[in-house]
Amino acid sequence: TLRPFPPHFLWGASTSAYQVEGAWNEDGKGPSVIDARTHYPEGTADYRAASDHYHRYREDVALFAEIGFKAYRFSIAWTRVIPDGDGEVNPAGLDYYRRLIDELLSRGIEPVVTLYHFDLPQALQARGGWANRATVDAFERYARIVFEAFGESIKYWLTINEQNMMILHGAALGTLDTQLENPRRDLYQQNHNMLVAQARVIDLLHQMHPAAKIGPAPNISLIYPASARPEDVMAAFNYNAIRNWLYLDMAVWGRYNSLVWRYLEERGWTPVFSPGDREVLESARPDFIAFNYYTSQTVEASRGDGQDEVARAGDQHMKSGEDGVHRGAGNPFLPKNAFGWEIDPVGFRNTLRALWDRYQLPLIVTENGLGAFDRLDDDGQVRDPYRIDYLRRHIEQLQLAITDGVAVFGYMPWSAIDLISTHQGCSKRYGFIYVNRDEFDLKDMRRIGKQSAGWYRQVIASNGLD
Ligand code: BGP
Repeated sequence: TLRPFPPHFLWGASTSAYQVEGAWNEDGKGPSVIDARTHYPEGTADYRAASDHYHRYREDVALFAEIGFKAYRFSIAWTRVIPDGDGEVNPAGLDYYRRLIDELLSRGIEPVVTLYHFDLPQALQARGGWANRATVDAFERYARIVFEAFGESIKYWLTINEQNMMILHGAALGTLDTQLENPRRDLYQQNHNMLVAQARVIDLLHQMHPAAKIGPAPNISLIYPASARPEDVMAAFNYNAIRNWLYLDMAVWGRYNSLVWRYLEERGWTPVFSPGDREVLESARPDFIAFNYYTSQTVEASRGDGQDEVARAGDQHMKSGEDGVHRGAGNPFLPKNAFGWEIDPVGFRNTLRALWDRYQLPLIVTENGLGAFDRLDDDGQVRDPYRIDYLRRHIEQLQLAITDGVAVFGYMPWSAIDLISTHQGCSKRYGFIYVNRDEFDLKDMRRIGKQSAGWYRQVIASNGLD
């Protein structure tokens, strides 16, 4: 028999600042690396207005309350709070988040706050970004300011969104510096610095607000071998460590995964430790693990022909291979969404089980969802049965994982409201609430609850699927 969802389970949904807020240069906000992009990848809308949530947050929170969200995950834009990353504080930036938090609390919605979601201040980027150790200090200072301002109101904090994606997909997310002689070594130094920054703010929050909780928020998908061939299994094993365990072993246990350390050594990519790093990495302990899950990934052994990296197969977004390490493969057992991402609800259950088994920390799902070409019909409705189907099948597996004994305290799919996709602009939508705009035609930005919003409302009201 199935175990029920726990009482007070945090049903909700997620967004991030640069993808939803807009108002990119208003009220003293400084430019982030996202704002500083001179051109957008093909098919991507510009972020300057996004979903105009900055101006319409009251209306949006009212809609969240109608769906019955128990929690809402958003991120704070570092550049609203400290426009140049480490200089003066902008009171108007803090004020905006104060008002948003108060609005949520007044409606009984628990804020879950990400400190940093891809939008590093451009002024810090110009000085080397995460490769520069000064960014670690700047992040700690930023966190201190935000904890001082909101620490009494916020119970759940997330450190860095999808740090592993910033390292593994650095070209797309702006962390890869191709001008360097050894860009990967630089990436793993950035990675190390971010891990140290994360550890410092975990310790800092615990000192400042002992009752508050904080955790990392990587993107986790388990890696399948394309076959039972031992070499394929080994490739999957290795890539699992490189993609997933590296980040969480460090966050939870304070040490580098031994397989990954060897992989870094072989390539001359091991990071430099600064004095104090080891101590803080070992002392900081997260209270929970937050993770984003969209799909699984399948790999085969490297073919050693220098083509592993360019051979693209399977899902578009997570497509990846690394020469001499592994090659991406499609999974013939999984259907794909309209953007080529494989859909794998059972993989979600396995991911939950694997995380719980390995770390024994409470889990919260901070993203999961279906990107689709939603359409506003002539009768003013947005019908997204495909999204309902995706979410239902993942919630079923979530409940099975809970029945397996996994401790999960929340589920916050992507996204609360339509916003700009990281890779595919705003024709690719995820929200429960439709926003009436096109890529470059902002229209009236009217909000319309989708069919999935009505469905999710029932799920929340009955604390699970009926
Ligand atoms: C995650 C990010 C989100 C979001 C999501 C969907 O990687 O944390 O910011 O964008 O993926 O991805 P996409 O927008 O590319 O479909």
